[in-house]
Amino acid sequence: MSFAIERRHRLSYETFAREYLYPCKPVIVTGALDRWKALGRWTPELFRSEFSGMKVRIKDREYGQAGAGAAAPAEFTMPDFIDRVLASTEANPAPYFRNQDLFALFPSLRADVEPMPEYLRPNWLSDRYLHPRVGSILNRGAVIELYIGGAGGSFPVLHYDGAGTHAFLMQIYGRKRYIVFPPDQERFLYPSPEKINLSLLDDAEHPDPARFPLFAQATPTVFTLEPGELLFVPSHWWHTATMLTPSITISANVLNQSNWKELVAYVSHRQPNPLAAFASRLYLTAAGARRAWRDRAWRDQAWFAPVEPAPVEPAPAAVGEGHAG
Ligand SMILES: O=C(O)CCC(=O)C(=O)O
Repeated sequence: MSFAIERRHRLSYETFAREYLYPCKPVIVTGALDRWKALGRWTPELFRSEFSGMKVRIKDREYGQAGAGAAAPAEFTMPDFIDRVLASTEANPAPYFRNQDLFALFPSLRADVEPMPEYLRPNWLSDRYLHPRVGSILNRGAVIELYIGGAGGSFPVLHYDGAGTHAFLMQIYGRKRYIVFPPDQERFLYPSPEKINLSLLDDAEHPDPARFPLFAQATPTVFTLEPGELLFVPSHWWHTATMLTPSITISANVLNQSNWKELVAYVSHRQPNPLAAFASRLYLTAAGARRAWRDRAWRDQAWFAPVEPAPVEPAPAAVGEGHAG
């Protein structure tokens, strides 16, 4: 039976942490982005007019088709790119401008996506680390990323996010179909031997059964993310997306005490030398323990805060209500 994703309206941090973050269970949160100016303001047309002088570079693999080859990046003017996004179809999808550093490329848009939802905190990706290489890798993962694409375009590969991180995908404009699989279905998803978090499947919804026979045993969960919704994809959950309309999304990755052990496993698994794997496990475990102590109040909110009462839905008016007796 496939996992059914829940939609929860503006749930408290405590409820989010206890029911989804620590158990590593995906959820869609509605209403969490309501205060953002971006909702309603960000459209493909806004990017075309406000950034008309900008060049957009997109690699072939980013054209939206799984398994596309690796040709040189193509360059478009922003107005040309947006025209392609608006004309995009399943048969001829626009290039997918994805995983772009939002604040580096579009600093003027920062205020439109503030405040970031509390669910993204604490985030240890942006911490300072004693080990400079660990620090630079983790800090790179802390950027807020932007995705703009058109109907029929897709993220190029089924994957889970690197370094054991959780992903938060925040839909600003348009609609996207996501497909997700829990970590225990990995055995049906053909992880690449070189990059363990990327699948070899040629198409995550309908892979070639002759090449990928085990996929028939996988049970995907497919759902649509609507504008204004936030999707939480926990560590090690396999996922990918296809756009149903022109679409603008932003994403954030998060590491903290809820998923630090995933980072430790991910890093040591990638160390070919057992001694180096042991040393990195030791260093990261200590670094995580220090931060878990520093941020214990966040974890305690998940364990010890009172559970909020379920929101009361107004009962549908019954026929004859108010005329009892
Ligand atoms: O295109 C999307 O929305 C999927 C993004 C994603 O999964 C990623 O960047 O890791």
